[in-house]
Amino acid sequence: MKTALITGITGQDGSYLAELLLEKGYQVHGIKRRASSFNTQRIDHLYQDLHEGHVNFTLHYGDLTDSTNIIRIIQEVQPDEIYNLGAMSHVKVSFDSPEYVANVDGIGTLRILEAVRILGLEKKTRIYQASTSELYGGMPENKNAAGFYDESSPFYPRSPYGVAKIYGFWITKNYREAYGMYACNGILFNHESPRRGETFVTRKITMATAAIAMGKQDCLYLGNLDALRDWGHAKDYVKAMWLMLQQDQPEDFVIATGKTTKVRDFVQMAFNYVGFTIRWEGTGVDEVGILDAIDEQKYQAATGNPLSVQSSEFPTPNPELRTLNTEPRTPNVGDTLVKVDPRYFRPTEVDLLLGDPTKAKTQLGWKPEYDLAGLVEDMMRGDLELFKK
Ligand code: NDP
Ligand code: GDR
Repeated sequence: MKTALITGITGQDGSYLAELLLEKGYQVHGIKRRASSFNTQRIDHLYQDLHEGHVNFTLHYGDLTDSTNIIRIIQEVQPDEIYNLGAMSHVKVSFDSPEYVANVDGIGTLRILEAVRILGLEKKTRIYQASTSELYGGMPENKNAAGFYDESSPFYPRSPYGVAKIYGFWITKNYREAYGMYACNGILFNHESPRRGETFVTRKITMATAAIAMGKQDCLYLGNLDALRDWGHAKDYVKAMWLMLQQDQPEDFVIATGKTTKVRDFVQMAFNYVGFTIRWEGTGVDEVGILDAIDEQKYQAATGNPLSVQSSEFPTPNPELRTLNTEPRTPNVGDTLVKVDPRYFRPTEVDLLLGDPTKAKTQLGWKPEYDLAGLVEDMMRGDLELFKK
């Protein structure tokens, strides 16, 4: 039985990866942070009663900013594989706390690598580093001839998050070359799921669409509607992480779908799932998305509600907060469902991401199961269930 240690186990990817490794018969250990409220919702279903004897899923309190803690946990666990997924992962927030992000996302990676070296586990422990397409920064001149970013494209990070992650990327590569460690970078493009954090754009859209369709919210406020992202499903992407650690030689791999979509088109796809068509009007910060048509059958199938519960006003309209109305009100054709709020713009933006996963497909045999339509459906279904409850 192999033993794996996952940092960031309470996050989106950590939870899917833990499920995958448990299915494969691994002994899974994870590092969770102490928080004043519960932060283990994504993995609670994996937890077993420690008092009942044999367990193959264990959580340790810890933090990537604490070297002694990291060394002690790795010493106790003696992992065959470490997946370093822990990070302050929000690009916009990284502009607010750049030093913290450098410490966790950059130096945190060094702490893991050094701990393995200090403990003399260089030949035993394989390390996966959660690198990111944010390293490319969306610079047009750095795409390859076919218009994609691949393993040989130059980096040009555009946020404190990207800059911290570039340190993580290079220190991982350096330890591989300097000490012969099996350490590799997965350069993963955006991946989403029903477990995605609620402030990332896809989840914000699917949650708001479900809330609006169920009459519990009036409007969705977004930033840059024209950003293009290569969106895949997190369930597919954690399989690639595992595959990267099962090779003869450690190498870095791009994981992506090879297709890119605008934020506004993701919005349209989410609203279409509940039978709403959006018409865009205006430009820049004045742009709005208006409800143009409703497919009643689709609406009923998705929400389980008839359209007849319409009234002219939302009971408690609140444009600033994501207020959940107590009395549901179904939107009418002509309502403004999406507005641009410049608060969500970033000081420097990554305009376009599009990855070429050819190396992963040929060398790892990696093949995603979800396309974008399947991803939107999975997320919409999850969020409608949430609001039905
Ligand atoms: P999440 O934000 O969902 O999860 C991040 C995890 O890191 C959480 O478990 C969080 O704990 C933990 N964490 C945060 N700060 C610390 C710290 N100081 N010490 C220890 N743990 C910490 O991210 P994802 O699951 O989406 O992403 C996983 C990794 O992959 C991240 O490193 C991210 O940067 C990277 N990545 C993600 C992509 C994506 O599209 N999802 C694409 C490319 C890379 P808590 O729950 O307590 O907050
Ligand atoms: P990203 O994801 O920055 O690509 O980082 P996010 O979903 O936050 O943004 C994607 C694009 O959507 C635009 N956008 C908005 N974004 C958010 N969060 N909220 C909004 O209201 C909004 N409106 C428009 C953004 O400007 C951006 O262009 C994610 C994270 O998971 C990183 O950790 C990971 O490394 C990269 O993906 C790959």
